[in-house]
Amino acid sequence: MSKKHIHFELQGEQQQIAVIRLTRGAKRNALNDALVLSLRHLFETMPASVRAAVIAGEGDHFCAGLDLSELQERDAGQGLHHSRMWHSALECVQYGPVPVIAALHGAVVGGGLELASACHIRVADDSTFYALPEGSRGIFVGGGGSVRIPRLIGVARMTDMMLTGRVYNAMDGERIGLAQYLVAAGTAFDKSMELALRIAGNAPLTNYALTHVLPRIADQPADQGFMTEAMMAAIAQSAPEAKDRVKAFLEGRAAKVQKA
Ligand code: 1HE
Repeated sequence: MSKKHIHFELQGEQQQIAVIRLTRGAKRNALNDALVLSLRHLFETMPASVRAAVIAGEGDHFCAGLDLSELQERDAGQGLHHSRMWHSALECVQYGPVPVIAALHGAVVGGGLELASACHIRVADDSTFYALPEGSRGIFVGGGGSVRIPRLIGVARMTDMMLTGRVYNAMDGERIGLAQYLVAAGTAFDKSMELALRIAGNAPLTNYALTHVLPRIADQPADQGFMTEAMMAAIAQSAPEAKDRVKAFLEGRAAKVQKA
């Protein structure tokens, strides 16, 4: 399916991987309102066969952030609602039906980094660079960046990026936690698909626990976190699929953990 500026297709033998491409390459995949709303719609209406998703950008860059040509004079109320629209869309990505992998290359800046940080795994290639130019444009993040980015790299590094316009290259981005994987230029999508297929083979309840429950536990005080963990562990263990998988290992039918 192709909406304007976004392309969606199912891949994999069971149509289990959703591939979402930003197709505004001429504008460096800058996110206009229509694109942000399309993204939300895609995650709200994900086909039942899908077990993992990959988001990638066409052209030389993943995403140049907010479409600055749409940055009109908004009064405070309109500005609030615009930011909340981004929040609801990126909430659908982070707390949607499946784990999401961002395949990064080129610019991952401003709202592009906010989008990437709403995904569960970021795979960057050597061409990737990260920045938060909002600081120099006289604005502030509005797509959830102040909540999600410090959880990846810490408040101090995000403050520095916005105060000084600091740009992180691919290697430093992986070192500080902006991406979990760093791969050769041009291979981020292939690596993301490999990971997506692996993730799609997990028990859906485990993937749900990791995408919906783990981040909430991480935000809870330890005492509540331990209790939430115990309840999630009990639910996961009691699922028939978990019993089958453990039995398969004990009977020598499941893969061992291999040395890295
Ligand atoms: C754009 C945008 C955009 C490019 N909005 N039109 N984001 C930024 O401040 C980043 C702004 N963009 C850049 O710094 C550069 O474009 C890039 C480093 C991403 C890419 O550079 P380059 O040399 O490959 O491309 P370009 O020549 O700068 O741009 C090509 C075209 O895309 C050009 O339009 P054209 O009509 O002259 O061809 C650019 O104007 C257009 N373009 N980026 C609109 N962002 C929820 S709040 C989030 C707040 C933010 O994200 S603020 C940060 C915005």
